[in-house]
This record gives sequence, structure tokens and C-alpha cells, in this order.
Amino acid sequence: MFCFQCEQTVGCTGCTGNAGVCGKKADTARLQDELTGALIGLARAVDDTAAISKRTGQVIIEGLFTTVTNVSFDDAAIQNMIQKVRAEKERLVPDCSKCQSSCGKTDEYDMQQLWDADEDVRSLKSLILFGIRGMAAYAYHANVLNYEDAEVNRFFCEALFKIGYEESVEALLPVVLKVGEINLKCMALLDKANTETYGTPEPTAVTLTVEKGPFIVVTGHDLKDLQLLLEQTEGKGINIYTHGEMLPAHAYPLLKKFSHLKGNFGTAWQNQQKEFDHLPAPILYTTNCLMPPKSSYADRVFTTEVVAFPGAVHIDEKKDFTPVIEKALELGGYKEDQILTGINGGTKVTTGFGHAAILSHAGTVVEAVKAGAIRHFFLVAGCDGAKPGRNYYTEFVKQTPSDSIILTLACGKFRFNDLDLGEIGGLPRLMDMGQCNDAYGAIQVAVALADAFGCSVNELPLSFVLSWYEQKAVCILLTLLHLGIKNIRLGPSLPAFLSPNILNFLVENYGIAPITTPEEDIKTLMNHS
Ligand code: FSO
Ligand code: SF4
Repeated sequence: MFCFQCEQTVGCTGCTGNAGVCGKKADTARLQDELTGALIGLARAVDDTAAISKRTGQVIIEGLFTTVTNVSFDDAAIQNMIQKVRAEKERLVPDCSKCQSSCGKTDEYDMQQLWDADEDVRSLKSLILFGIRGMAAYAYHANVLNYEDAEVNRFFCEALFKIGYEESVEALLPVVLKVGEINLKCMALLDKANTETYGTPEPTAVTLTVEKGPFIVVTGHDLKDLQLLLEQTEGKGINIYTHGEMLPAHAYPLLKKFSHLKGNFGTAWQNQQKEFDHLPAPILYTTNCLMPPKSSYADRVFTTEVVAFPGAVHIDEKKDFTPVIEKALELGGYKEDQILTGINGGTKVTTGFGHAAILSHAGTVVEAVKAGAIRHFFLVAGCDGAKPGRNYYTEFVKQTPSDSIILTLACGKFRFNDLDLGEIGGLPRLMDMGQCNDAYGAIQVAVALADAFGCSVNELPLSFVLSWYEQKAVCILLTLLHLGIKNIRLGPSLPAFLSPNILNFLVENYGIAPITTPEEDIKTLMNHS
């Protein structure tokens, strides 16, 4: 096997051998390559991307999402997905499979060609592929709420086609940046889908205490699954707790009205094997990040949508959560209330500072900057992971000066979101904007501030300090580059799929740099603007 799509890849070069660090087996990795090759074949069969049908778009989105890190470990599910892709191609070009003198134009792509390509071409194609994999997750969540964008769907096809066709750095570079451009549209679509369906997020305090009695933990990003589970558990004496990237759900008016949506359990994804050990409750995974379950809780793991693990009960599209509900009642939960804490000992966290909430205080913020009460903004955001170097982000936040504001989003925030950093002018210094896709909101805030000060985003006293782990972080990074954002700090290590030349290009054109130490980076970043 060969896979180097996430941050924890072996030796910062690539997972090979029998299994990856994430627990993905060699056979699964090979099937994921086969699926990607089949998707390229499908994209080749769409002879007019302008006319890509909703059905083809959905198959491509589902197929790409299946290959994101920590989503599907189930070979049978991936094989089914490959068949679905092949069937869709057959529907589009039924004559190709019968052709005696095949021209090869709609052939599936052999991913080995990509892994063996010239290192700069491989680097750019990887950026495109991993970027659209991350973007597919966002498009998928929007789709389940009945929102879709024809331009986004067309681009998945165009990008897949280019991965299987273009061979020059010059032709691939603009496609890389276009992933960022289209991902901005895709995140905007999901923002619209979430807020039009569930209301505008409101700042909300969320307890980390788990009450006694039966409960269910819901993790991942899919708000629709949470909504359906809340409806099906209402009045059954079962409480619901969010986990990981589901935490921001507490801020949506239509979800917070359910009184049995009680609080948040646990911290970021990489702690799940410890935190779920002997948990007296089932866990429903709606997206990544799923780690291979330990035997002490494997019987409580339930998956849905594209998430799958061999042996775990999968809730299909009928969305009957009865097996999860029965498991919660059988396990019974804790006998007494459990006052749990975050990583730094806090007993509650806050979320819901989306772009609308922050921009409703835009006047106060602008005045505070003009009066010198706010000297700097830091967006400390992105994914968490297991590497020890990630303590940097906790230390960074702790060391930021008291006249700075920290905006955060995604699962990396669990390293510091239970800290009380005080307030500036009635606004908390630490504001959680939501899930990773709410990077869209952070961009809206940055653009609005730049407008208010009559300058560019790069001229604002604003710095981006990002942590990455998997492919959604890749598409968000590409969006920031597409917007021309400079001097991003990225860690805990740089992606293995950036070749030295491509990295140089990013350094020279965007000033992107690896994190160093909190002291050094705070000093440098505050001097930049
Ligand atoms: Fe984290 Fe996992 Fe949202 Fe990712 S839970 S690592 S970038 O899936 O998606 O932040
Ligand atoms: Fe390795 Fe990451 Fe690929 Fe898993 S997803 S095999 S950890 S590079």
C-alpha cells in the first residue's frame, strides 16, 4: 500500500506495508485507490461537464468522501461504492463496455501512475485529489439537507479528469488554486444549508457534565443525523451528548430546543480510544474521525452514511436509530452524574460565535481596535491529532497577549476551549466559530474587518495559525491561498505530499511557514502587521 494523505503518515513520508498509522489495512488502501481510479473513469465518461447530472454528482461526492482519512475501514462498503461508480459510468456510456476496439478514453485510472509520477506532478495532483476529497465531505453534508451547487459538482468532475490527464506543473498549478476557489463556494453552500435549516448559531455555553441515566454520544459533522436522532429519542429518557466536531450543534436554535441535548462528552478525536473505554453508552459516528474501536466498547459503535467499520452496526438511509436507542437503554449510562472536565480542567465550553454573531458586534470590535483595546486577532484553528508537538497550540493560546482575540474552529480547539481567557469590551477573548467548514465564517469576518478598516485582509492585525490532520484541512488551506492570505503558520508538521519545489513556491508566493515556538511565532506574527 501507499498512502500519504494525512499528517500522521509514517516518518512524514508515507504509510506502506500492511497497514497505515490510522489503522487502515493494505487491502483497504488498495480498494480506495481502485475507487479513486474508477471515479476518474466516471469523470472521463462525462463528456460535457456543463451537463453533469445530479445523480452523477452525488456518486462522485459519495465516492470521494469514502476515501477521506478515518471514514471507512470496511472493504465490503468500499467494494459496493466501486460498483456504484462503475454502474453510473455504464449508464452514461453503455457502449464503451461493449466496444471491440476500445479507445481507452473512459478507462479507469491506475493510481500507481500517480504515486510513481515526477515528484512535483505527484505533489500537485495530490493537493488536488486530497483537496477535493475534503471538499466532497462538505458537499455531502449540504446534499443531505437538499442543498447543492451545480458549479461545485462540475468541478469535482473537472478536477478528477485533470488528475488522470494533465502532466505539467504549469497546467496543474491553477487547478490547485481552483480547488480553493470552489471549496469557498462549497463551504458557503454548507453554511447556507446549516443556517437555513437549523437557524443562525448563537453563543452558547455547553456543560461537560454527563447526567446519570441512559445516553448516546454523537460524533462527526452531520447535523441532520443529530436532528433525526434527537427526534427519535425524544421522551424516551435518553440524553444526547455531542462529541468532537458535533459540539457546535448546541448553538443552532432548532437543535438546542431539544431539552435532552444535554452537553458535550470528551475531547478531540484522537482521545476516543481512551475516552470511550468501557463507556456505558453507544456512540454514533456520522463522519470522521473514526479510530479502530477497542474491544471494551466495540459493541457500542454505530456508524451511518459513508462511515463504516467491519462488525459495527451500520444505520442505513432509512435512518431507523432503534439499535442505538436499545443499546443506550441496555447499557443504562452512569449511576451518578459525572462532572467531567476539558483538557485544562474547565467544566464547560462555549461555542456558537459564527460570523453572524461576531459581526453583530462589528462596531464594538472596530472601536476597540481603534482605541487600542484589541491589538491583534489570531485564528488558531484546524484539526487535532496525536503528535506531542500539538501542545504548541495550547501554549500558543495561553501565551497570547491579553489585548488579543482568539478565533477558533474545528477539533483542534479541544486543546484550549475550556480555558477562561477573560473578555475585551464585553466580548470573550476566545470565540469558537464552529466546525472546520465554518472557516467560511472566519473568512467572512476577516473580509468585513478589512472593509471596515479600508485595507486588505493581509494588512489587518490578523494571523492564521493552523493545525492540520486530514483532507478537509487541505481544501481549507487551498481556499486561504486562493484568497491570497499570506504568512500562514502551519503545523505540527508540513504535508508529506509537498515536494521541495512546490513547498518553495508556497513559501515564496504566500510566506507560508511551519510553526516554530509559541514565543517566536507570536512575536513574528504581531510584527508582521
Ligand atoms: Fe477534526 Fe477529524 Fe473537522 Fe477533520 S474531527 S480532523 S479536518 O475530521 O474534519 O476537524
Ligand atoms: Fe497513513 Fe494517514 Fe493514509 Fe492512514 S490516512 S494510511 S495514517 S497517510
